[in-house]
Amino acid sequence: METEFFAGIPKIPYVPNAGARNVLCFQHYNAEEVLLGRSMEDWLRFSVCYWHSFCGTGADPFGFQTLHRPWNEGATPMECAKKRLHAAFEFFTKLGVKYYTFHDRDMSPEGRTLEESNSNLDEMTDLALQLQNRTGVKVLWVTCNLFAHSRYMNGAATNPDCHVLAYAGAQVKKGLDVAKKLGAENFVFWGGREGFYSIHNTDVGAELKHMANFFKMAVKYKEKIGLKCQFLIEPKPKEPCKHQYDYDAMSVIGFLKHYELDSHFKLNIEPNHTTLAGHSYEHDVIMASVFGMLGSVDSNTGSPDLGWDTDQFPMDIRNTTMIMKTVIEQGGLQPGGLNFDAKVRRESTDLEDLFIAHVGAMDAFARGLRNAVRIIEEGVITSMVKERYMSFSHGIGQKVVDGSTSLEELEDFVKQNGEPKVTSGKQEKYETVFNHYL
Ligand code: XYL
Repeated sequence: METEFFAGIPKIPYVPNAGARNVLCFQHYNAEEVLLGRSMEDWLRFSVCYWHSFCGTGADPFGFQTLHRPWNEGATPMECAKKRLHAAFEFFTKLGVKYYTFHDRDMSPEGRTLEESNSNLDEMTDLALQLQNRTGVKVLWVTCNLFAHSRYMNGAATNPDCHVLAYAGAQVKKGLDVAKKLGAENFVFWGGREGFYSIHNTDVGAELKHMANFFKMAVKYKEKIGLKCQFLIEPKPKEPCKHQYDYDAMSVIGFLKHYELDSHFKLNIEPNHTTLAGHSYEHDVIMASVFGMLGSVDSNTGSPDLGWDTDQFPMDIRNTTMIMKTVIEQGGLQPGGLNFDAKVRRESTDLEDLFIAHVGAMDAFARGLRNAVRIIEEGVITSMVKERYMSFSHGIGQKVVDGSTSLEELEDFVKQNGEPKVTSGKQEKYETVFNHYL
């Protein structure tokens, strides 16, 4: 019989109105309930991340491990990796989440050579496939860890040494094979060290071109092996680098368009990264969505008062409502989802804290979804915004929209119509109406 890692924790039930003392049941997330023609499970497409929840130790730059997980105790790294995988699948099924995400090196330890790393990965993904088939849990996305090993200290695809870039290429080739084997629905590139600490030693133009060509090779290999997943780039402005090329949604969209890669990629937006870039929580989700580039969301939050990547569980209903409003307006996230790239605090040392954190965040998003549905169904904000832009629905405004007017015609319009009248932006009214739905 397999070890039970979370003994005493049953499958998390849906118990509406269970009260404030009950944190191990969903009070808002009812997976099968249909809202706007789709089940909550399909709108939300929750996913658990492997690295924080099963590899995280609680260590920080000032202190050692605080989280001692039973699945990380074993005679060899491969033995631990197998225990970790069983623990992870027990967690996914008890939580009732259908997706997970992982880096190649979270699931399987790096070997002394590329061949050994790949054979570890083969063994581990054989087991993962068995567990996926047994439980029905699927891979939302796979990614390659191209930032932790010391060989990548000066970057991977933007490394000044082509030998390192080649290593990264070999690793991504295997990562794509793994994605195919496990039926991953997406593949993420997060350029952890694709950037620079000092502009003095950096040829920015060369590095960007190398990175674009690296992505082109990945696209080509994906097509060659018939891998049907969505490629995603995850923006982040800094940390570990002082400056990262994938700074924010608009930087990545500009990069993709410049190198004609935009039809092959979408974005995986992590709100903690968005706030690190100096934007509001929902900013990059909205910007990516407006350009048809929002592929998936790494649902977490930072502490703006701290200002670094704290990867906390998203618990703020205002934020989840904003995100879900955008998700509904674009017709959903599929094949992407809401991945909890979040870790329990190093002081949250009980095993049950992992469940409490995920249940709390899933309920926060379920409430966000329910609120966003009401906002959209009632249409009050939508009609206020529509009214605000009404001047573009006819006459000269319509011509601006069509691109069929000119500066000369705009001048004639002003000569005939004089000064525009002062119109209130009504920010407080919008905020008040929005709060009505929380
Ligand atoms: C770290 C990033 C990564 C990516 C995957 O800040 O969020 O965890 O999500 O490499």
